[in-house]
Order: sequence, then structure tokens, then C-alpha cells
Amino acid sequence: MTDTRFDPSSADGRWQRAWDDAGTFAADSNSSKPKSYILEMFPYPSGRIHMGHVRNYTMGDVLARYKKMTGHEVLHPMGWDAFGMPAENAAMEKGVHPGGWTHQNIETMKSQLKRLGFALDWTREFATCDPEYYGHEQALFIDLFEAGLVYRKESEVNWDPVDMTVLANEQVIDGCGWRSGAPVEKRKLNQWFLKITHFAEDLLKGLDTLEDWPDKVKLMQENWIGKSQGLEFSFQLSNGDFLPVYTTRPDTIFGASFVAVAADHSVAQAVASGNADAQSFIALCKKGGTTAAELETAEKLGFDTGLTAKHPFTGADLPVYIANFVLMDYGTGAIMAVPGHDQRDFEFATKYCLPIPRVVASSAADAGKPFDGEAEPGDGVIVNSDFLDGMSVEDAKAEVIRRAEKGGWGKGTTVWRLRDWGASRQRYWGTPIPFIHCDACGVVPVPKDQLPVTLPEDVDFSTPGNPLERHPTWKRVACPQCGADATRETDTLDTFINSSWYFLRFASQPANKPFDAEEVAKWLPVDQYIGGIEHAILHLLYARFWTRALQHVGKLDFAEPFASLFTQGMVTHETYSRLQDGRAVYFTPAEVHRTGEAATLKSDGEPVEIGRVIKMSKSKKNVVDPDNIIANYGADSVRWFMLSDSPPERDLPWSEAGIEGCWRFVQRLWRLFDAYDPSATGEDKPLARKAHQTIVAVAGDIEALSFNKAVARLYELTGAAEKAQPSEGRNFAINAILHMVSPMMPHLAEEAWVKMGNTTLIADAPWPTHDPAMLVEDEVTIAVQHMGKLRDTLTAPKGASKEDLEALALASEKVQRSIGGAEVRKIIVVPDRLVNIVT
Ligand code: OVH
Ligand code: ZN
Repeated sequence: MTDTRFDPSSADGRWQRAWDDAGTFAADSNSSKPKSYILEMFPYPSGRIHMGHVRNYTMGDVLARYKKMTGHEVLHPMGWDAFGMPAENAAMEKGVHPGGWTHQNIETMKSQLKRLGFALDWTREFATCDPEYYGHEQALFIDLFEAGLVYRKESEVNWDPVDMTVLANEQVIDGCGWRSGAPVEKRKLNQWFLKITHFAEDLLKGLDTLEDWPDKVKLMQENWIGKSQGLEFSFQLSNGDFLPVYTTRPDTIFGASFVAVAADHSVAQAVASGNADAQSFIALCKKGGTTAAELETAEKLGFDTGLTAKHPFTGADLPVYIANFVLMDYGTGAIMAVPGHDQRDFEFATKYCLPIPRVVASSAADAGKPFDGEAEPGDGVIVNSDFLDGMSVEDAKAEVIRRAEKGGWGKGTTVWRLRDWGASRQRYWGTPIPFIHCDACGVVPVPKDQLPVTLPEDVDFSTPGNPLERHPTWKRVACPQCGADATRETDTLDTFINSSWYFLRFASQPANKPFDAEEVAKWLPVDQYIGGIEHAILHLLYARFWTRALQHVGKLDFAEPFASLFTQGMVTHETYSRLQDGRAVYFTPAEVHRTGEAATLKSDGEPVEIGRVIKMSKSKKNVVDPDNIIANYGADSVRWFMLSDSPPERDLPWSEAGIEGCWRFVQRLWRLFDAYDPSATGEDKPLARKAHQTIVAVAGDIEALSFNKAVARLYELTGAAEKAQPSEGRNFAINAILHMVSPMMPHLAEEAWVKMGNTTLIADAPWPTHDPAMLVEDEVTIAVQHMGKLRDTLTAPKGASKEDLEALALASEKVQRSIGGAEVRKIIVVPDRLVNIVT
């Protein structure tokens, strides 16, 4: 009839322009339709789009288009998380300005997103490095300062000696900088803090209200916040001093067999004065690492001080050690050690032959059970513990705390693992902290009418450190209060602050304030937020904190920004490598020729080793560039691939065969749509029924974000439609398929839609309606037997009477031939299933 091939290279761009020209995806905040705010985590403009972005944004796009089809006013915005180290690194390495580099990347990545045909409201686009955006952020920061939620404090910070910057605790991974990988050092600096701990309880409680968040993410946040109930008490030492300790396991107090203090604890210092052995042991301790992982793995070492501590219940004298695994900045720097139920204590007790009593067991009968080479930190029933015997861990905790408080020697307390958020960075490419230091007035906020405090353009990246600090004039200003010479704060804000409120600015962007509360209330909370699991803790906790902080200062009246969260899996690919001079050299999939079980390098024809299927990454070179794929197969094939095969929360292995399959399916659909024949007559009830059922099922799948299931159903219905003869039923099925694939393959769908004679955009069309009556099966297949042998199968209305089924069976030619004129003596009928004729 018409073209036999769908040509994305001509169609894709045409439809992208058509949507742009029509403003199809601009969100109207005055609409009377129910709203739906679909948001994917906005990208760092780091260079080019990668497959992780394509997967993330395709999922959001299908949902946004689907919501539009189901009558929602959809807000689906996009912008740029534009501040941060990569731009500054580029400036240092390539001698370009971070701003120029960033804007160039934004331009590149925006055109890539456009080529994927995403249904985005580009009118709301912004970059966090726009002075307008960060100026409003500065105003919010001052608001939080005035409310006491921002403060300055001298504190020991993690110093990254390579990036020359302070790192948040979260950015230190196994003692090394998250970006540079260099071992982190300790330094004392004046830092800006956000009082996230003020909301610790509320952030924890709020998790219970987030029904549509993955349990995994909620658990990670819960652990990060780390609320624990414990006991604070003091041991009386043999020298008469009191030694305060804190324990989260007061229930195990009868299992304490020694006491340990940190190397820099005052007790250790006192012992060391005049004791050379103690001094050298302390020196040894200070050499070791202090991260949790290092403390876990390092050999546990101790020094017996000769002092003893009196057990508060038994009165026993417990030896006091200086130990390398006890730290001064956790709790009181001293612990009551319970080796049976704490692994570090267990290792220490084993090494120094100290008793390891059991005070928790799986049942009272196991009170004498020996340990199996390790501590048992888990739950159970209390044993060998006097008045606590038989209690649960929880009850025993409460009882010990009660007795300690009654006896006046201890106090129950709640401790949190969560620390305040150190948010200042000694970097250029970030939001300048809007404060001025005056000798007379102290730290003064920049008056709001002087915001934004913009970054200077003329900066020098040739030497490491903070260019704002070195700038000849930028920091010199008059004090806003007294007019004397003063200096600007030269620290900038952690980029996680930029991403802590961007979803509000997307919803409302007045010029004169960060957002309008009423406008924001129309769109927020975000109905579906989609992003990578790497943001499970920090970004998602910070955004929840900022929302609460803004509520606290009266700018908002809700606490949870994201009603439903989805964390997508990685895009993976096998690796190709060769061993050269003892080191693995990697090759990109494009450089490799892949056949059956083997792979060879295109350039020399020699084999390369095929490695595991792992997350795509530049360092392992197992990346495929979305641009090449779009150029070869068009946007719809790539989008379809992203949705197929793997459940969206799992990893998605990229394969050439897979994308080829998607391309073939695009073409199959094109031919099917081309076969749509409005003049066809006659019904095809089974196909029509399948189409109605698929409409309902696919809608459910998309709403549950089970895109792979929707894809599988669409393959199935397409297969059935391809086999069918022209009919009204087939037309119904074809039309339904076209509408259902339109959120996934929007270019193909638009192209086919006009080919069928329509003049509207299918992007504006509603989701197909189904007939509820067509969902139930109303016909059954009846097996007809003669003397127990199958002679025919017939279709009959479901629930047909015995008489009708008998008549139907006897009317069968095949059955009559089998009977051959013999006398029918009996007919056995199993309703809806079987008729057996006995002669
Ligand atoms: N701007 C922040 C951000 O993460 C978000 C803020 C809200 C804090 C992609 C890959 C990576 C991959 C595949 C091929 C080559 C290289 C997701 C890598 C992110 C996020 C957004 C934005 C990546 C998931 C991990 N991944 N899978 N495959 N910006 O630009 O990094 O988690 O949801 O899309 O990512 S971002
Ligand atoms: Zn002053």
C-alpha cells in the first residue's frame, strides 16, 4: 500500500519539531484536570548522555505520556545539576572556564535528549549555575540561618589533599575521597553546617508514611539516621576516678568482662605519663586508620593499664585496657566490653584470654552453649544475668535503664548516628555562601536586595585550592551593617544543596522569590520520582530535610517532597580486554567483532578476552554511545530496548542482538499499522477480546512501572493481530496497539497515525477504552467423544445447558461419521468441558 519501512531518520526530527511547535508538553498550572508531577533525577551536565540517562528518562517519559493520555495535567520538567567538581577539574585540566564547559555540555546533552523524543516541558528548564537560581538559593540559605538551622562551627573536617577540598563524611569511601580516591586527612576549619539533626526524629518517622518508596531505600535511610536507645553510666575505677561509658546494649551488662578506653582518652594519657610502654602503645594506635572498615579488619591490640573498674551490679573488678579499636569521637571514648555479643570485643578477648560469658541465647536451655568462633550480636533471650534472666533483649534494656536511673548511677539516652550536614566547600564552582565577615560585626548575611552574590568570571585555576580565596578583589566589600572594610565568605555550598529544592523551582519560578507556595502546592508532592539507587541516602535525605526546613520557616506546608520513588537498575555490558605487560587493556564494543563464544579485535583480527557483564563505565570501556545507536536505529528502537526484557529495578544487559530485535519489531509494527483497513468487515471476537484485555493489563503494568511486562503483552497482541484476517476486530486491535505503544515509540506512532488519515497528534489522544464485557471469556471449547475417543472439538457459549451441548455434539459431522447409524444409548455431559456419546 504505502512505504514498507519506517524511516526514523526522517520521522524522528519531524515529530520532535511538531511537539515543540504545538507546545504539546507544556504544563498548565491553571488546568482543571488532575495533576501528575513526573520527575527524573536531573543530570549533571558532565559531557554527553549515557545509557543510564536513556534508561532513566525513558521510564519517566512513558509514564508522563501515559498520564497525559489518561486525562492528567502532567508536569515533566528537565534541567541541569550544573555546579560541582567535574567542571572545575575540566578547568584545571583543559584550561577552559567551568561556566563555558558547563554550558557547552548542556547544549550537547539537551540536543541528545531532544533526539530521544522526550515529552519534556522545556519552558521550565534551568541550570543550577544560573545566577537567578543560585541567588534564590542564597536567600533560602539566609532564611534557614535566621531560623537557626544554619550555623558555623570549627570542626575537624575530611581534607582531600588532591582535590584540595573538604569532603562530607558521606563522600569519604574507605578512607579515601569519593572522586579523587586519595587518602583523606583530618584538618580543623570553620565550616557551615545545616542542622539536619533537628529533624532526625521526624525524618525517621516520616519514612513510615512513604508507602510508595522501596523498602530497601527506607531501610538505608533508617540505618543512616541510626536511632539507638542506650545507657550512659560511669564505672568507678580502682584509683577512685569515675569513667563514663555509653552502651547501646545495656541488656548485656552482665556479660561485661573488661573495659577499654581510646588512646587519646584522659585515662590513657594519665596512665602514660611516666610509663614508656603505655606511651609507645599509644603512638602505635595513632598510626592506624580510623574508618569503620579499618577498625573492623585491623588486628585488635590492647595495653593493660593495671586499673580495674567496678561492675555496677556484680561489684566484680574488670580490667581496664587502652585499645586501638576504641575511638575518642564515638560516644565517650570508653566502652564496657561484652565479648560474647560484640565482634570487636570478641576478637580482643580472644587475643588477651579474657572471659567470654554468654548472656544472650536462642533459648534458656542454651545458656551454657559455647561460642562458635565469633560473637553473637543478634536477638534472643537473656541468660546468666541474675534478675534479667528470661527477659527479651528489649525488656532487659528497659529494666537495666530503669534500675540505673533509680539507683542514680546511669541514665537512658537516645543517640543518633546522623550528624549535621557540613555544607561548605572550598571551591569556585558552587553557590557562593552569602555572608560577609566583619571584624566589628562578625558574620553578617548579605542583604537580600543585594542577591545574588555572583561568582567572578576572571578566575585562575592554574594553582590548586580555592580560586575565590585568591581572587584579587572579589572578596573585598564594605560591611552591610557598619560600612567598614570587610571580606566575603569564599566558601561555596555543597552541590547537594542545589538538588535539595530544584523540584520546587520546576513547579514555580517567579523572578522575585525562590518559588510561590500556592503554585508549588498545586504540583507537589512529586507523584513519581525516578532515579539511581546511588542517591538512596544522601540526595533523598537532604531533599526531605530541605522540605522540612522550608516548612519550618513557613515557606511550605508539607514535609515529604516525593510521594512515590522508583530506583532503576544499571545498564550493563560485557567487557573486552587483553593482558599487556601484566595489565588489562580494555576495548570498546565498537572496536570488537563478536561471534558466537568468541571476540576478536577488528583492527588486528586477534582474539580478545570476554569479561563479565558489568555496569557500563568509561574505565572498563564497556560503553555504547546512545548517539550511535540513535543514528543507526532511531529513537524508538532504543526506547523500546530500555523498557524490554529486564524488570526496571534490575540490571539491563545491553546487546547488539537485542537492539536489532527492537528494530525488527518497530518495522513489524509499521507493517501492521499499514495493514489497517477501515473497510474491513466481520468480527474477530477472540482477537478483539485479547485487545480489550491487553488495554487493561498494559495500563496496570505502566502504572506499576512494570514496563517489561507491558512490552511482553504488546508483543503477544501484535503477534495475534499479524496472524488475523482483516476484520473489525483486527482493526480494533491494531488501533489499540498503536495507542498503547505511543508512549513508548512516540515517533512511529505519530507517523502511523497520520498515515491512517488523522490530522491530530497521537500524543494528545486518550488511552484506548475497553469494554468490560469483553474482558470475560464467554465461549468455551468442548471436547466431543464417541465411546471415550475424541472425535471433534466445538466452541459453545459458556454455561450452555446439557440439552444444547448434546444437540451441538450430535450435529457434528465427524461425530455422526463415527457413530455410523448406531443407536445412541447414553450421552454424558460435563458442562463447559466434554460430551461423550455412548452407543
Ligand atoms: N545530578 C544528580 C545525578 O546523579 C542527581 C541529583 C538529583 C542529585 C542516570 C550508567 C550509570 C552508565 C551507563 C553507561 C555509561 C556510563 C542515573 C554510566 C542517575 C540519575 C540520573 C542522572 C544513573 C544510574 C547509574 N548508571 N546506570 N548506568 N546526575 O547525571 O549522574 O542515578 O538518576 O540518570 O544522573 S547524573
Ligand atoms: Zn561591620
